[in-house]
Amino acid sequence: MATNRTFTMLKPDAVEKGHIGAILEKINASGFRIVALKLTQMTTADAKAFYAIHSERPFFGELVEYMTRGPIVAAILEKENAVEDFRTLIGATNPADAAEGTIRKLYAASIGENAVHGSDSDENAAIESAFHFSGREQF
Ligand code: IDP
Ligand code: MG
Repeated sequence: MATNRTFTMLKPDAVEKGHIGAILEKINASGFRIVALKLTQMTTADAKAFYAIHSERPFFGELVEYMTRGPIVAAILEKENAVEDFRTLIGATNPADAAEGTIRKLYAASIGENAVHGSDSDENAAIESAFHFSGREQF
């Protein structure tokens, strides 16, 4: 996986509220090219594996419930400096701390239900992309 790619999910709350179009528009307008895209739903086992790094955290059960309760949009995005620039675009984990104009400021309800995921490193972007997409689903 090239280092100019990141992985994102529009989380169940964003999909439920009908924000798929608005968020994808903002992602495109911010200079990211969509190189993989699908609507999918994680099983409990999927969510536990995807978020394994948080398994000891007090909110882990809540996180797994939330992330499996409905469909998500999974996508791989390409842009120079993709990981860092996408984290800037989505804003802080807690929307109360997120900068004006960020996706979480605009669309997230709380620190738990925060509308969107963004990889935190090139290494995790590659792992998370491979978790959701086969090679021939990436363009
Ligand atoms: P990130 O998504 O900004 O990288 P992480 O700390 O990696 O934030 O946490 C992963 C996800 O776990 C968050 O996006 C959010 O959905 C959830 N989460 C994080 N902290 C809390 C919390 O204190 N309470 C409930 N859910 C949380
Ligand atoms: Mg994280």
